Amino acid sequence: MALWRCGGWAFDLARPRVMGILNVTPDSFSDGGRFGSPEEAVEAGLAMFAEGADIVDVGGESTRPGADPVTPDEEAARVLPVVEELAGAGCVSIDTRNAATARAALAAGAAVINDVSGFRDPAMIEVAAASDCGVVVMHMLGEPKTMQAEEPHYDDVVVEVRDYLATQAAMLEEAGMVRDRIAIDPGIGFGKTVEHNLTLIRDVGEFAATGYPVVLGASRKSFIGAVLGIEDPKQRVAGSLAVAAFAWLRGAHVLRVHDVRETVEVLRMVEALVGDSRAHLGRVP
Ligand code: HH2
Repeated sequence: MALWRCGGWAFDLARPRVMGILNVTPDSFSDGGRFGSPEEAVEAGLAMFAEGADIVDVGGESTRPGADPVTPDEEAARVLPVVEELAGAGCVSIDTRNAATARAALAAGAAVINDVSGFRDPAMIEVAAASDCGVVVMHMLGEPKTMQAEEPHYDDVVVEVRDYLATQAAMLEEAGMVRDRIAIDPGIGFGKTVEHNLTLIRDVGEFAATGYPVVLGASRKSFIGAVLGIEDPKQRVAGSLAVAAFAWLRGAHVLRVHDVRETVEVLRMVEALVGDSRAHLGRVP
């Protein structure tokens, strides 16, 4: 049975797993500026656990295309009070590119480091290797400030993204991390065209075939808006649910989403329908 180990937590990946998104940022693309205080953010995180989220992913920096970076102090001030409160209620992930923020969040009780820059920073590798946390290694072309500025190009997007992630994961293993703590994520929307995003999701089984748990974050993203002709991210829920169900059936293990209750219900339903026939769908067990 495949497990993803994150600190004191071990997730059985035979079942679909849901990571709820909790952005404590003024400027995230879909839900920025939602919370007036840490208490309000904690309440929203607790609601996600109650709705069936396995993990709540707390982020203090928007990484939407064109976003300005925040200072590590500002980021830490946003996330730490929220991480500390939520960690008593369930598995908390810290969505950061900053080693100092990651270290402080682990000390506050977080059990996962979700790094959208894919552990390019050696200091981030050190922080992860020195703890027993789980990690999400994500692929991003360039930096958020510039990643969509020029038309992204790949000769073969699936092969290039997968090989990059496998290399980064191997680096983490060399640094002393055991394999079952490491998850990979193709980074939907991070330096990719609509067609690249659709291809990566269609072929998500190629990522699962590496043997690492696969996290997928497609919720409310602009490629869904492009396909459906929907400008407002909050109106992209149905499209997001379609992606979650499809991606899980094709091999993704953890779905990173804004709409936890809806996603949990859709995945439970799909799981019931699939029953014991999952093997025939080509899922990697
Ligand atoms: N996407 C976003 C942020 N973090 N982490 C992982 N592992 N995978 C993703 O696809 C991913 C991520 C961007 O989305 P969001 O957090 O909703 O917005 P913002 O970065 O504007 O806060």
